[in-house]
Amino acid sequence: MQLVIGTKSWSTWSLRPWLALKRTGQPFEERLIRLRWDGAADAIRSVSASGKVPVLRDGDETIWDSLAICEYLNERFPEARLWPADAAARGVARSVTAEMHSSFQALRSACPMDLALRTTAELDTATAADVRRIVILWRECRRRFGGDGPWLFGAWSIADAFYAPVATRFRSYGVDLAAHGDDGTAAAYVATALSDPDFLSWEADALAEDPEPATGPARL
Ligand SMILES: N[C@@H](CCC(=O)N[C@@H](CS)C(=O)NCC(=O)O)C(=O)O
Repeated sequence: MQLVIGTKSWSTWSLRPWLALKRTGQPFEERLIRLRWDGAADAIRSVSASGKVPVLRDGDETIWDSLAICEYLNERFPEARLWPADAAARGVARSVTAEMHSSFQALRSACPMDLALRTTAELDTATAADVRRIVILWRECRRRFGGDGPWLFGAWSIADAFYAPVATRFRSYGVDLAAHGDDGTAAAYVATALSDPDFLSWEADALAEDPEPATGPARL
């Protein structure tokens, strides 16, 4: 298998299936395309007509889009248990994952992932609303399903892959979660996500990436 990904410091959509693939324990080749460089669009189009990374190549098959790749991995490697075993928990896990995949536009545009960044941002109203929604989501998942481990549904699941980039944004932009309704659950979850060995391995690669400024447009 080959996973085609974008610049590790910025590409949230690449990080998510990369974490899921690591959790399968399967060997895979990683192909990195530097985003925001002249030529990035052509390089991506050579592997996927979607014009976006991530892309998974498995034999003759090409699977694109982060969520589709994670679902494919779940079906291909059921023993990895990438979704919760319990049907109710699985339904909620898919809901919170889909919400991340399709929503939180304000947070995504105001606070793009940049793993090297540390700042304190003044959040606008829409971004603050996204943060409050995520704080509630995480609290509910942990309260209802998190008894057997530190992740949203106890054991690690695809939902955690989808919220890992959010944890990095909260750290990068100095978001005070208590000021957005957190009772400590969200802060503890951020600490869990950011100390995960697979995430730390991705982050180490990201921080070693070429620091030259980008020359192309941002389409993250
Ligand atoms: N819905 C897609 C979004 C993928 C996406 O927007 N990828 C960005 C990088 S994070 C991309 O490939 N941008 C093209 C570019 O920067 O040239 C997914 O979930 O995989």
